[in-house]
Amino acid sequence: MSKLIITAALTGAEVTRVQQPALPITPGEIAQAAYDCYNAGASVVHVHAREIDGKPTQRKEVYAEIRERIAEKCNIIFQPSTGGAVWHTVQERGGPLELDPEMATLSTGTCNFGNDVFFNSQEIIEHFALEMLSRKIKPEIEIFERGMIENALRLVKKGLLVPPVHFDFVLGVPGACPGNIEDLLYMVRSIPQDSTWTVAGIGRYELPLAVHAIPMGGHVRVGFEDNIYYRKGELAISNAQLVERITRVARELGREIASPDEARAILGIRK
Ligand code: KMH
Ligand code: ZN
Repeated sequence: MSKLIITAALTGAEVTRVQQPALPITPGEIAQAAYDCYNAGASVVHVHAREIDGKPTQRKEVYAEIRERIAEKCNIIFQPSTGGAVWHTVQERGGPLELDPEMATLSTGTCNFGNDVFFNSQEIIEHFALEMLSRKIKPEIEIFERGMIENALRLVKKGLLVPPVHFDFVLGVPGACPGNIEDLLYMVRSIPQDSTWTVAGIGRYELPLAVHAIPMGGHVRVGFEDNIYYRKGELAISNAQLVERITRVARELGREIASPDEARAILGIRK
């Protein structure tokens, strides 16, 4: 079994400071949180940028500053979002791809997202896939519903996505697939054998799904984008606290933690 890749999803587009007072917002705060998570065992950082007032932004200038500030501190893999917030235009969402990051997210389908809709038509999916292919950016395929796996495999058939594919099962979003263990098993059984996968459980699903993924050979994503609590009724004090717990559990289970360079090798990321 490979070493465990822990991804820290630090900010997201939806969480507010009112909900989570330790939410990193400015480039400096996001970079510091990324470094703390790196020290806690994370090898990938999933980034959503915010304007200074906290509003989600896909402006490449803000992503560039975040990447630069992170790179000054450590070599963690910088993975910007192309999902942005549900109200971002497709053009806005693609902003961070212009920076040619090593990796970026690619959602392969539409789903309900709380009271909103996260819209990804075939045209949008292929647009981002082509952009990532031509820029040699490793996509992490965000799966919110089972059918999105088929859409990703269609990209492979069309030559827009190069296997082995790396999936991220985002389970427990209200309006999309729940995050029960059975849901994870169903997803894992539905992907090609040579794939790699991560699980991002939303809210109360985060820890149980992570704990199951570790002995299954999957990888784990945690952080305030997905879950702001340490346990029921108790807010986490930092993103790093959530990463530390996964590192601790993995060590108890005998699974070693991947460094960023080891994660690059596992994911087949270009140098
Ligand atoms: N904020 C969600 C609407 C991604 O980062 O690629 C979309 C999202 C997915 O978070
Ligand atoms: Zn995201």
